[in-house]
Amino acid sequence: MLIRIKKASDVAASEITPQAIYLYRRRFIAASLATMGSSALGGIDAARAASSPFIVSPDLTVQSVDTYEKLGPQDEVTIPFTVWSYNNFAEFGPEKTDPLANIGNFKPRPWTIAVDGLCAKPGTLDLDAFLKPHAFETRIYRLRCTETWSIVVPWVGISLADVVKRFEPLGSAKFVRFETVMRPEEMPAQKTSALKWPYVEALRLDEALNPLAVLAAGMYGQVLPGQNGAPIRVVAPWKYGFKGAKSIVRITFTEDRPVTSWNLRIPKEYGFMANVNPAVDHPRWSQATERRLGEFRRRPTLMFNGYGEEVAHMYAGMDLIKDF
Ligand SMILES: Nc1nc2c(c(=O)[nH]1)N[C@H]1C(S)=C(S)[C@@H](COP(=O)(O)O)O[C@H]1N2
Ligand SMILES: [Mo]
Repeated sequence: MLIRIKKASDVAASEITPQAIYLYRRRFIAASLATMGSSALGGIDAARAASSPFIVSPDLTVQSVDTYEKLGPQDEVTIPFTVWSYNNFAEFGPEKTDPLANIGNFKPRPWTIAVDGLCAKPGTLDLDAFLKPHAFETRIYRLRCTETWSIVVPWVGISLADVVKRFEPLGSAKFVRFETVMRPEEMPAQKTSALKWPYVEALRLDEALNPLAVLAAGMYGQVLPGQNGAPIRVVAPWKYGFKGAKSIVRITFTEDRPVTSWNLRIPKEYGFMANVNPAVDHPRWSQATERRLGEFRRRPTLMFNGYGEEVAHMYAGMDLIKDF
């Protein structure tokens, strides 16, 4: 069964950032072919991709949890360093090329996720047990960084709303806090004071329950590369990229607004809400336009990154200039 929900904010297949920007190590591609069939190499079917960011389909080249297990640990793979590598992952260093350059020691398997705080069903689960009850979906989303670059990525992920509901947040829960793994031996910049580690981000509970929000374990039909946040990261496409915490190990339901890493470090530049808003300039540059990686001309930045139809209702009555 293939469910397609057509949305005005659809990303056209032609907009997807070329896979060349995400280079995979040869052995990894070979392993993917062996376990997922040759159709998985392209990651997504362009025709289906064109139809919707909500492709919910067991017949898509989305790996099941079982196949994911068979792909083997990411640390067994060699990712080539190229001029196309371009990531923000401060744990590995401040430069765009640092994550790929320093990813070598990072081990995204085995992996455990703790779910705690104000919920009826807290627990500490192995990643496979965490993922098991959920269906993988491909979500083709724009990602807009505060630095004004943007990309379009076909994420492979699970619904964050489904995850939240599964652990049964209490009525007092108002926020969901996401904590990145703390491993200074594997993430060299955690030995510096660039940010307060571990990297923490958070969403309001209603935002986490929005159908757009996902926890991604893959992209382009492949297991998430280390530099992109393996083995699992948050994706909330209407917010600036920094809200999407990578390599998460803890999900906590809280009543009070969590202290988040970038907001703590430079509150004037990184608001807690961080909704993409072309009308709110960064103190040091305009947010009105962006450069899609691989493109020459800048394009206008859209309110809520173009996802207003799905998310604007959550901010009715808020001053989005003041509460950036
Ligand atoms: N743990 C962690 N998650 C993180 C970051 C980080 O430094 N550490 N950077 C964020 C920022 S600023 C952006 S723009 C996106 C970039 O994701 P990408 O490298 O996969 O494009 O990851 C976000 N998630
Ligand atoms: Mo960013």
